[in-house]
Amino acid sequence: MFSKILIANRGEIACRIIRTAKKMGIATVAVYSAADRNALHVNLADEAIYIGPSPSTESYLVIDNIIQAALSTGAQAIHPGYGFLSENADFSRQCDANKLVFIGPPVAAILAMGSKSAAKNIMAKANVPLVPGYHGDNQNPAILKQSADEMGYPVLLKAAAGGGGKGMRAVYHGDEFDQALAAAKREATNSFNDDIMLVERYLQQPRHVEIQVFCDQHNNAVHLFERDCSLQRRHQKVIEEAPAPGMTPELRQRMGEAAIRAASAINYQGAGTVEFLLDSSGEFFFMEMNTRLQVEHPVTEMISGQDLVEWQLRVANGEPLPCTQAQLNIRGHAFEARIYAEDPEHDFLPSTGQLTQLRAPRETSHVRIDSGVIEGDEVSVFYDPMIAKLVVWDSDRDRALERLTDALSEYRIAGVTTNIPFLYNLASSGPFRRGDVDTGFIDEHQAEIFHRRKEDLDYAAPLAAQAILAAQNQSAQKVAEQSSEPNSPWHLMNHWRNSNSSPQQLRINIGEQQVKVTAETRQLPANIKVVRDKAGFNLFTPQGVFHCSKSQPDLGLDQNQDGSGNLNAPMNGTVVTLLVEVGAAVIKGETLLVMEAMKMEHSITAPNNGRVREFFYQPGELVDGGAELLAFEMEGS
Ligand code: MV4
Repeated sequence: MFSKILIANRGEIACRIIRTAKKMGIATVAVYSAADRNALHVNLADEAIYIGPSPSTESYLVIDNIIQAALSTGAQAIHPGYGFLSENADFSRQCDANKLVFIGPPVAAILAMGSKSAAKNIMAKANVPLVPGYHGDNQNPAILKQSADEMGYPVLLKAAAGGGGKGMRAVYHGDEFDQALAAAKREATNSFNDDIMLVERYLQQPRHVEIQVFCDQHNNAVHLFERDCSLQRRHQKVIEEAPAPGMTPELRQRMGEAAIRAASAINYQGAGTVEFLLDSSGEFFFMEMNTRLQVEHPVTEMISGQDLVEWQLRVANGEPLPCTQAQLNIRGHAFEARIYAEDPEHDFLPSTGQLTQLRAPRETSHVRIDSGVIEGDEVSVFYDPMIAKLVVWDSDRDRALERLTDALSEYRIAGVTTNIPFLYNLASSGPFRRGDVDTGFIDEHQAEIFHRRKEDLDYAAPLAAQAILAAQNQSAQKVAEQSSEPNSPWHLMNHWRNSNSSPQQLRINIGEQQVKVTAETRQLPANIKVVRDKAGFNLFTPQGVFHCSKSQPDLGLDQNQDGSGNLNAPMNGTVVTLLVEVGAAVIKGETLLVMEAMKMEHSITAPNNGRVREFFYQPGELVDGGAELLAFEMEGS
């Protein structure tokens, strides 16, 4: 086995590969760009080599610098991860030329899968089902149109050199064909400098089901079952799961065997993924084959109990596959949600900045977090703004889905906007819970996911009102406890009048909409979680998460009511976390400490620029409402 490998990647996948290498006693070399000088993967590796300025084109994509880093450190092999150079034939060739083992497939396999039309010709010969259509070399427009007329409309024009949805165009009627073909060719030339077109039957909202395959250097090949990756937005996967909802053992076997035929047809070695389109009739068709380990491989690891990076290292070292097909089984169900620093309310624009708070759910045998950043790191403009992959497992899909929504509601991230509310709404929506997934899901369920329906507001408004009243009464209780007449009824902020609490009129912002609610103080249901943030609070419910804020004068959810920087506990509760170091300079409004009370999180923020001189309580300690939590020294005092 290798004694030292170099990881030619960054972020979560680099950390993940290092984790397995350490488990196997293999020394690791990280490479880093200027922006990643202090990154987690650099700190986890045994050695680290600077490979260039921050832009990927000047660092992680510079083949010579990576090869040189491996040679200078005595690494015997290079793991490319995914993205970057992982499917770059030149990189694989240069590893071979420098007697460095490329932990991946042979160059020929990468080349064979590089062109859609070449790949489809290979698959046709290997008896792998293809979408009915034309993928020949004759690109005479009349031939292409004839193939469309014969198969019937709608058809899909696809650029042979395309990928990830780029260079596709649907044609619904014959009289639009010529114009659509010309436009598709222009786009393909501009994007790929290659205008070869495929013409295929257009499958209406198919599912994306992919099969994990593994082949060794001794002609052994197995599949490790399927992953359903239909939940995509603009061809970016959002939530993946294994096994696929509604999959039957018979269909699984047919797809697995077709995937193995596909891999064998190109003398594959290593980890590969064969992507299929699965239509509503249960027919499946080859889409493309990826010659790398996929981002979403952890869901396969969770249901199969296998470490796929360990398999990659063993196969690259010439060992036989660790398991036969008969030894592989599915146990339970797993989901992966990709947590990104992006803003779903603003067209998913990346949200770069410092992660002033990053607290992941506790990892257990049911919850795995693959991340490449820690609290305080920058989410930079240079790379994919992924914060982490949240992976959950349980014995069946319903239980696994509950683990996913629970874990999402426990994530605490501040400093950047994240897609967590979007993920939570997807995972808690009715159609997703029922497993009604296909590639059109997000477009089809926009209104529900983004809570634009009246029934969402009707559901959330009373719950939001209860959260506000509960916080308001807690604050009132704190004031009462500090006063000379703690039991005076005038301290109750529920407008007490010789009877039980009377209804209150509240005006609340829920998302972009304002609602009026008449509410009485009542216990919030146990499955509702309230998490405060600077602008209000998130209401995590079984029907999704709703961002709420008060649209009236202070209703008791604000800390520092008197504006003078009240650093006292707003109510009885427990200190959850201290977010700054004693003595570290902080700016006005920065969160210093978080405590939990009444199922709500309360952030104690800096009243001014300055520094904390002393924290009076440690995480886990109980505090009484009104207790002073810390000593703060204002700047210049
Ligand atoms: C298709 C299709 C419907 N019919 N081919 C999108 C990217 C590329 N991997 C292939 N894709 C599609 N090919 C036929 N004949 C629909 C898609 C498609 C899609 C496929 C998988 C996952 C997400 C998708 C989103 C939109 C369209």
